[in-house]
Amino acid sequence: MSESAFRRMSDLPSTHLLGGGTAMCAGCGGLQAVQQIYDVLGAKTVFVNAAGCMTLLSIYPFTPFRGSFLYTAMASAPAGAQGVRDALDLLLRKQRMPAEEDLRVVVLTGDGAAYGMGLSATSGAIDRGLDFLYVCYDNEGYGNTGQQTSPATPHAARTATDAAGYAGTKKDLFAIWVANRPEYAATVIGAEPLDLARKLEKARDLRGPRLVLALAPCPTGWGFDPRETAEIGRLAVRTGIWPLKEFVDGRIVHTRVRRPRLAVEEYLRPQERFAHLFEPVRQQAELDAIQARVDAYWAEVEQEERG
Ligand SMILES: Cc1ncc(C[n+]2csc(CCOP(=O)(O)OP(=O)(O)O)c2C)c(N)n1
Ligand code: SF4
Ligand SMILES: [Mg+2]
Repeated sequence: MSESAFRRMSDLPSTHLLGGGTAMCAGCGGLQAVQQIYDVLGAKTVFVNAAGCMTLLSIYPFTPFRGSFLYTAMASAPAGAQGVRDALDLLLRKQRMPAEEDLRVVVLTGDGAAYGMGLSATSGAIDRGLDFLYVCYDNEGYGNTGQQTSPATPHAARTATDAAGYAGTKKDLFAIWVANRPEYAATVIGAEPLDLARKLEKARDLRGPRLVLALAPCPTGWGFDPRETAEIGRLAVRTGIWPLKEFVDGRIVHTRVRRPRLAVEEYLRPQERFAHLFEPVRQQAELDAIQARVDAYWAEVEQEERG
């Protein structure tokens, strides 16, 4: 891996961290993933960002990024990426910029934009074969505005808009991307850094539409101690709630398969957003239904693996 393009937060003066007055939360799992992703991508990157928590990383003139950062409207980041890519291609074609100064175009958004508001612009960008990487940090809600329900919110999670728990189920963004036949798509998590780095290196070196979808444990929105971010992330993988996989060369491969899997309860119990499933009365039927959905997913995977 090349020299870190994103300096360790602890190396930076606090003004760089706070974006001129607005702070990010301690233990942010999205930031953990984005830092690792930037380590692989390097400074020759333009981030095209839609409003969300990561926007706070770049409030002029303070930023930990060494490359470029463009802020767009929430639904428009992939369209912004098209404009940036076109401008770079024009400069290259007219020989007004040497090839070695070319930049990678990376969309960086939360789940609210990736699963919802920006999905139409994403679909158009994939259809046009845009050469871009879409990085989504998925904290399963509209985090920046107080954790309202988003299309990525998991079933039964309490949010600012679903006080009794979300009745719907989490949308499958990975499957939506795969249905669009992109060049590459992968799920990652900051708590599995080697798996993340390997996938990012692959995504970095391919061309065309690519997705990297990072589950982003969010102490503030999910309700757990910021010291537990990595452990919550590991539990998401060990319970099978967050399958680590990639779509490459036309097929899906699971990159970390845990056998035996832990019960999903191990992941749910430490999070305040699921506390009503355990107290004052244990919601056994709801817990069984969540477990059954995860088991059904993995049963299908195992059946496919057996051929
Ligand atoms: C069209 C539009 N609607 C609403 C907002 C207000 N807004 C700013 S950030 C945000 C939350 C975005 O959620 P997500 O994409 O999941 O990112 P997160 O905040 O969780 O990092 C919202 C609703 C906006 N900027 N633009
Ligand atoms: S609300 Fe969640 S995703 Fe946003 S900065 Fe805080 S911990 Fe990170
Ligand atoms: Mg979000």
